Amino acid sequence: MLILYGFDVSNYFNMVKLALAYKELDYKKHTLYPNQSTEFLALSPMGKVPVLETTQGCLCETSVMMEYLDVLHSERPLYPGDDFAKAKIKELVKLCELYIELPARRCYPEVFFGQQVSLETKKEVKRALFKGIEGLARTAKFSPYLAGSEFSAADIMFLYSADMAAIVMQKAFDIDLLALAPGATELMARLKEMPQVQQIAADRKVANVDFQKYIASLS
Ligand SMILES: N[C@@H](CCC(=O)N[C@@H](CS)C(=O)NCC(=O)O)C(=O)O
Repeated sequence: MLILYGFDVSNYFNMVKLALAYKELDYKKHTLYPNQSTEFLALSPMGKVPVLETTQGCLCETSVMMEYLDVLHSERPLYPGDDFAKAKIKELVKLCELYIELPARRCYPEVFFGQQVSLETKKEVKRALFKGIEGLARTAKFSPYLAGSEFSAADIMFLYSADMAAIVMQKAFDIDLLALAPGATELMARLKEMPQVQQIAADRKVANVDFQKYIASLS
């Protein structure tokens, strides 16, 4: 039995949850927050979530988990069979993670947790997000999915990266990030209509109550 460690508010955790739900795979959820305890570092070398426990051991890194799950269960593929097409999906996954999710994350403390982020950092994030979304617009198809006609792992990474980045751009800079990539707003809306995504959003809302208490307990 697969076990997914993490918490329902985490965007990366929700990427793996969506991959599991889309592929209709059974798993157990083990709720925990990221931490640096010796026990958890034995499962997750950086102390981050999610972690996926398999019968052969644990995996960290969301994109790696999505690829593993696709090999494990070939029904409802998240990556096409053709090698080049598969590489293009992985390229889109990386573009979303490296140039949209990661820069936006640097402003999470201010946008989501009421802490201050320096003006210098905010300028860097704004510049990086412009570059990231413009780069994505150059290669993504948005017809209707990120890589073309089929839903893929790239859509999962896009959904849970670009939505957070869009909130960051809106709240910190009053800029509509998705409007900078023609088709992105429509794709985001289409993805949010998926029943699995709606269930994950409902779980997130419930889990956010405990998560806010947890965050408050840290200060
Ligand atoms: N590259 C990792 C990123 C995972 C990540 O950043 N998770 C956050 C929660 S959304 C986390 O564990 N943060 C705690 C930390 O960075 O120490 C992945 O692909 O899974």
